[in-house]
Amino acid sequence: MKTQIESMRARFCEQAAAADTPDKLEELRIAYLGKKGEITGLLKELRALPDDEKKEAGRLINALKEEAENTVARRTEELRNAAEESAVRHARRYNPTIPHTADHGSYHPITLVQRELEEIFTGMGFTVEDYPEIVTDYQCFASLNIPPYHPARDMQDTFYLENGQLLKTQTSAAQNHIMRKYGPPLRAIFPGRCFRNEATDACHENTFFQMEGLMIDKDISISNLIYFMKTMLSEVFARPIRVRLRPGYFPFTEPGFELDINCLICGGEGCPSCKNSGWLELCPCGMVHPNVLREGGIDPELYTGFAFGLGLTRLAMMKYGIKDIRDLNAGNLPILAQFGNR
Ligand code: FA5
Repeated sequence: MKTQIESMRARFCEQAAAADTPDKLEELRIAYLGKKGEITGLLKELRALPDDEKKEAGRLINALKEEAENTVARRTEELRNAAEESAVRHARRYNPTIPHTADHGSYHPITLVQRELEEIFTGMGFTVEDYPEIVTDYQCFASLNIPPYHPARDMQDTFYLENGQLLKTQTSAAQNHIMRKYGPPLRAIFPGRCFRNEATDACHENTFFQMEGLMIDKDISISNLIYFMKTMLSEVFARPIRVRLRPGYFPFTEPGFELDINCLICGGEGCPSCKNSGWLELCPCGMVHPNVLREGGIDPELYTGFAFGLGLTRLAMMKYGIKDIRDLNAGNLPILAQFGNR
């Protein structure tokens, strides 16, 4: 058994050194240390050994188990550190202390991110739609399965105009219009400025940008939603991004999700930009609620679809390492000029 343990150890070390992502290390951990793993298997075989060999073999297997556990933990840590370092290097492109020397204008970081996303999505067959900033209650709420007095209205502190119209709180306000304009099947994105009566902080503004996406066709499922989200994020950041999907509630989706990305400012450690959580809520999404399809003139028995509401402003912060959202609306040229010509 000693030779068997030695050769298993050599094989494990070789595979651990070759594993270059936390996911691959997790696969390795399961293959060796999981319930049906190879090292666990060796421990089970101990029982069949004669008493005089049992003690020594047990010691060797336990030593191998400990070494494997430590190696997986150490390598995972190393890979996470490397990813964080690269995030910090990326973030260094933005420096609020650089004096303003440019004698020409430049594109705003949100414009740059918006254009990049438009390119990515048009490449996947989506059209780009425009929509007003002043909308009706029906467009922003009622058509989205949020009738008057629905508690979900409280989640978006709304600026109402005297004539009963309102400043769009979410790009979802255009969903009904787009559904009626094109009918199924459809693929569209609609970027836009949104307004909420928010107390501002490093990651909240009263005026910010979102980009809505809507895809409706026969047999659209959550897998399609995940595919498009992952493709878009990996193209925008040009590197693998850690995301997490958790249940989220929106009256216009069923089911609904929150898609968070690992904070690229602090690498997940926690900082004011991510409210010390290490994660940044970036893209709520979900399957379009049958009532919303019906309201848009689409038969939910025949068609399904997904929608997402990407926080464009927050995406620009993550992409360029901008630590405070307020820098984006402050009209501070020394800061904004750094993004020109990208
Ligand atoms: C919505 O606005 C939904 N309409 C999104 C949606 C669309 C869900 C389609 C499902 C299907 P939420 O209120 O969470 O959801 O805002 C969406 C994103 O906008 C947030 O994740 C965040 O990135 C951004 N956002 C929201 N409020 C602010 C704010 N005050 N400042 C900056 N960004 C904000």
